Parts: sequence; structure tokens; C-alpha cells
Amino acid sequence: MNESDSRSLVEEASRVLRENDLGGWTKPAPGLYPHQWNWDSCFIAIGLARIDPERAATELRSLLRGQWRNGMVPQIVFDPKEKGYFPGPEVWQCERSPDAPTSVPTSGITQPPVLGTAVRAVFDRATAAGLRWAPEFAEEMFDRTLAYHRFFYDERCPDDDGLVVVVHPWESGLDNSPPYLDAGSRVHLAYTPKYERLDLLHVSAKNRPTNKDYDLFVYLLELMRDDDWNQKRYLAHAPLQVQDVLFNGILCRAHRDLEAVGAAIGRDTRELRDWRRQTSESINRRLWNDEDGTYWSWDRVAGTALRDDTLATFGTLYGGIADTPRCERLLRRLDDPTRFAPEDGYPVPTTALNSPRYNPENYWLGPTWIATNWLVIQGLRQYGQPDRAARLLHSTVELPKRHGFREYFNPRSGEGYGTDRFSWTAALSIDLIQSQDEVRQAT
Ligand code: 2M8
Repeated sequence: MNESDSRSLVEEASRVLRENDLGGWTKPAPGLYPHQWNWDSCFIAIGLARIDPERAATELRSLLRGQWRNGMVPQIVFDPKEKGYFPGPEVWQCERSPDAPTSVPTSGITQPPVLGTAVRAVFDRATAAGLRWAPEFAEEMFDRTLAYHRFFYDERCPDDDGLVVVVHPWESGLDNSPPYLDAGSRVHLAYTPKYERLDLLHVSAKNRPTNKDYDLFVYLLELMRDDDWNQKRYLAHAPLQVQDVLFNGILCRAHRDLEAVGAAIGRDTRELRDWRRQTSESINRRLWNDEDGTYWSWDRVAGTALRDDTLATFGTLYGGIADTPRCERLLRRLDDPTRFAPEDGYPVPTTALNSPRYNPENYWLGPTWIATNWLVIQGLRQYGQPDRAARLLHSTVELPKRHGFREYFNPRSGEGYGTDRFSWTAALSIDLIQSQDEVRQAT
């Protein structure tokens, strides 16, 4: 992409973010997603940090309006005026928990913890720009984010080994990804929940989860709600518990980024380092399969590996978890045209091309997403693979350039699906383009 293409893509991406800006926070997209989502806002802040650090800081502060007393940062912070999304606050009923905030309605689960990484991005950009508020922002965010990380170790490590469990497919962020369909297929639904989907008013059913998937999503929500969102009580019988390699990898990376922020403001970061080591060690010990040459998430209820080939394994590059021999095996997988490298296409498909569940048009069953590519690109850079990272970056930003700021894309043709004017596609395109300029200037 030449300089003028890059410039116009950044301009158009900035326009998307302005359109979805609701004052202090950004909705993921018009129509389909009218509230504030956790990891969306983190990715949005990472992009905004490049063009408007002050607004990026506001994005994270507004997300933390929803933080629970037990430290959890929820998946959704609702806009009480907005009625067009299912399930809304009246379904979650989080007021049942004494830990839920009273000033704003939220959902009762969390999402992949990108927050620590977003805090670092905003702090670093604000510092580089000489903005006076940077240390104050870091002080405030350090404590809140540390409390979020502590939530995982206090409430979500049932084996006490640093492996965090995800209890709802929506928490994983990759809602209908094959490991969740597999683990979900073993959940016995004692009844069929009654509800009305609203997502299909905006997006064709062939691009979205099935009604059966939604039955599981809503059933699990109601089951956890019956325990008044009490984590310990629910975990004692939760029928879906996944020790997810991507989620845990993201947490390790966030620990490291928060350690860097803490160190810059003279805070004690030993606890973060210990968590990071423990989680990373457990991922290597429990989730690596040497025969298959990959990491698999673990179904803690069934006591079995979830051997569905998805991009989740590359979370160990992003999280700095794999050692050199394992990294090499993962790179072979990434380069394999039968798995993650579609010929003349747009890697990285979220589900491997040769998986029996692969579907290039459906949500997390195959399409390429900008956010997951962003994670892989960071991982490649970290593991000394600048050329691979640059190639992937190039094909990634071609997607919005050719097909618009769509939610996800066909890994072979590039066709866009889901909603349009999708905020994280815009925000991370900005980050990718500008980061490549930095790499170029440095060499
Ligand atoms: C998608 O998930 C929401 C539920 O959280 C939905 O389908 O209604 C996922 O892609 C998730 O990762 C994302 O955060 C959210 C908003 O963009 O949409």
C-alpha cells in the first residue's frame, strides 16, 4: 500500500471511530452493537492512542465505570437508553450481585483482558507526546487493572495453577469458535430458554451463530444468574469451563504490559510477574501437545483437550509463552496452506481451513478478523519475525481498503461480512499502518 492509500485509509478509519463515538465511549458498530464492549474498547483505545491519546484515555476510563467490586471488568457496559440489543440489562439482572456497580448496568461475565495492554499503549503515546496527564493516568489505571487481574486469580483459577477458566462462550470473545461448540455440545440444557434474537435484524443468519448456539448462550447466562453472579458458587457446578489458550495468553501479555506501566511510575510489580510466570508455565505444561505440535484449550468439565484447530494457539506467541522450538512448530502451522495460509488469500482464518467446522462466511468459524490478525502480528514481531509480520500486516490492511470496515472477511476472497463501519477494524487498521511506518523509519 503506498503512502497516499495509507493516509486515506487512516482518515476513513478515523471517520468510522467518530461516527461510533457516543461521547465518552465508542460502540463497536451502528445497529448490531449499540453498547460498550470490553475488549472492543481496549482495541479502540489502542487505535485512538495513535491519533488522539486524550480520547483514548477517556475510552478506558469509561469502560471502568462498569468495573465490579470484585475487580471484574464486564463484557458489556450498557447504555440504559438503548433497547435494540439482546440480551439487555433486564435479562442479566446483575443487581442480584452485591459486587455489581450501581451507577451503570452491565453484563455479568468478562471478556479477554486486553485492558493492561491498552493502558500501556495509551500511557506510552501520551508520554511520548509529552502530555502532562500521563503519569496520573497510569497511577489510576494501574490500580484498577491490577484489581481486574487479581479477580482472575481469586475467582477463576479453580486448579490454583494460574490457568484461568472461561465460563461462557461470550467471555472468550470468539463466541462460536469450535472449541466452544465442542465443550457446549456436552452441556445438558435442562430446558430450552425463551428469548428473541435481535442480531438477525442486522446481519444474515448465515454469518451469525445458530439458534442452537444461542440456546446454549442464553441457558448458561440464566444458570449463572440463578447463582446471583456469585463466581465461587457458580464455578462449583458450571457445566462449561474452558482453560482457553488465547484468553490466558492475552492475560500474560497484559501482565507484562502492566508491569511496564507499573515500573515507569515506581510501583511494585512482583505480583504481576509471579502471575505471568505461573500462568505461562501452566500453559506450557498443561496445554501443549507435543505429538500435534500445538497448544489446545482444555475442557475442565469433561477433562479433555479441545482439539479444534483454531488461531487460539498463536496466543502463545502474543503472550510470549512458547519457547523457540515450540514457536518454530507454530510458525510451520501458520505457514501451512492447508491450515492457516490460504493460497492467494487473506490469512489468518480464525478456524483452520482443513477443520471439519471451517466455514469461511460464518463469524468465528473461519473468517479472518482484524483483531486476531493484530494479535498474531504482535506475536510475530516479538519472536523476531519482522518479515512475516510485515507480510501479514500488508494483507490485513488490504481487507478494509478493498472491502470496507467490515466485521470479518472471507479468508480466500476477502469479501466482508457482518456489520459495516466496525470500530475495531478501523482502530486497529490505524495502529497497524502507523506501526509499520515506525518499523520502516527504524530500519
Ligand atoms: C461479538 O459478541 C457479541 C456478544 O459479546 C454478540 O455477538 O452479540 C464478538 O465478536 C465479541 O468478540 C465482540 O466483542 C462483540 C462486539 O463487537 O461482538
